[in-house]
Amino acid sequence: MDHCISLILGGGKGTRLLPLTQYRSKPAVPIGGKYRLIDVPISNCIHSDLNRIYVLTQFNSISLHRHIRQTYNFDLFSNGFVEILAAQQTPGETDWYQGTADAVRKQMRFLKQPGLKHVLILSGDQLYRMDYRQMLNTHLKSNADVTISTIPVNAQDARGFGIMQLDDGGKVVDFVEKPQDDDALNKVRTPADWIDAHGVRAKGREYLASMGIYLFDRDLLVDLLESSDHDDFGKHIFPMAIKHHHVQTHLFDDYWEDIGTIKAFFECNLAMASSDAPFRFGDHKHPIFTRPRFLPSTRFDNCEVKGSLIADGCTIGPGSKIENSVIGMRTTIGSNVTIRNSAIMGADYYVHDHSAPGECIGIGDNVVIDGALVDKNVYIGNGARIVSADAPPGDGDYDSIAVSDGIAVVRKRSAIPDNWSF
Ligand code: ADQ
Ligand code: ADP
Repeated sequence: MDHCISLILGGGKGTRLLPLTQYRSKPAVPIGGKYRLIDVPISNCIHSDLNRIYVLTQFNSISLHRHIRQTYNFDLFSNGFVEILAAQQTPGETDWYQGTADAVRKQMRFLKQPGLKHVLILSGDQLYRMDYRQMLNTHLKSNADVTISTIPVNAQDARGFGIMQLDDGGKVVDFVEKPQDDDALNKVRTPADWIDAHGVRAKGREYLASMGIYLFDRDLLVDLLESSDHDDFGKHIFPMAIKHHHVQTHLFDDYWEDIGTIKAFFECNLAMASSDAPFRFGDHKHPIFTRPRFLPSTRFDNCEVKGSLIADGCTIGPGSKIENSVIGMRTTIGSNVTIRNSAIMGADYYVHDHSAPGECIGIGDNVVIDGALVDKNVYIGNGARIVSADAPPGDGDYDSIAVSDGIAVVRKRSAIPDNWSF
């Protein structure tokens, strides 16, 4: 791993995650009560002995900078770092990143560092645990030029991913980015028993999806980027690479979720709250790291909590019920509040002067929140009801609340008046 750097693609505009990405970049979006999305690939890198990590981003990167600076301080005696490469204008470069491959191309000088043999390219919006050393093993053993991580998906999900066909040795022979019609899908189907026979439990899933995790031989990557002006890995670089080079797959058989949309993000949060959570941030061998905050323990005052994740520094008032929800750091909840199937991100700070108009944050008394996502530093007045099932059909905007994929999302720093409801 000494000869490998990691590049994490930190996101374009993140429009599918609006309004969560209105003021922050995608990798900075808070998840699981106290983490941010970027903690996932960075922690995977650290556990894989990869400690030279670059995050490529171009939008709203201030809070991402702050989080990385406050969290990933490697030891004085290590050569490791996490560095943000934000798109910037230079004398020779006046454009934004045009796509994933273009983002990497614009940081060519980091690829050309002496002593590098491999470059690992990762996405900043996925939830999974992977030891990239196993991927490097697959790469070296098969003598590949490029290795791509692959997971079986069903026909419906296949339309959203790059789908591959392999030969018997796991080499990629065909690749179609996001096949839409049934004909295109049929052409890239892989029988489930073939997948089972190659050591991965297909469980009826017959499409081998690219996880957007690529390991390149450094010299080849430099050559592919310099000899073309293609903007994207999935759309252009990959189809081109399989024609002329040995592109190998690394089959992955564990939890993996792409969380690029509000619906996927919301469902992931709730899944983590359930008792049979498919992904846990706190795995003792391979924890996901985040910023230490030295917050007090959460105080519960005669309330009922079922199947939920409650982060540090919260207070939850008497008679309140919390079910199948994620409650983020520093959330203040009044009395007789019901929160069900919801993700509340919490707050960045405590408000001490509750009389200052417009300054309050937290959830008042007798509030009902059901099926909703509440961004940080929000105030929800007494008696308000934020129930996604009551929202008018379709996506819509209701000042402080946006409805996206049928989920009511309360915008960061907004104030919901007393007794508000759809
Ligand atoms: P998508 O996720 O749709 O498919 P893309 O939009 O290129 O592809 O995003 C890949 C990653 O790069 C995401 O983390 C995204 O936020 C980031 N990104 C996008 N534009 C960027 C930019 N200009 N600068 C920096 N980062 C940027 C890809 C592959 C599929 C594969 C799926 C798996 O194209 O083949 O199946 O990932 O999720
Ligand atoms: P996000 O990216 O989730 O929108 P930011 O990174 O902008 O959030 O804000 C989180 C950080 O800002 C925290 O470190 C918090 O301590 C600090 N912070 C933000 N607002 C305030 C405030 N009004 N008072 C004190 N600290 C704040």
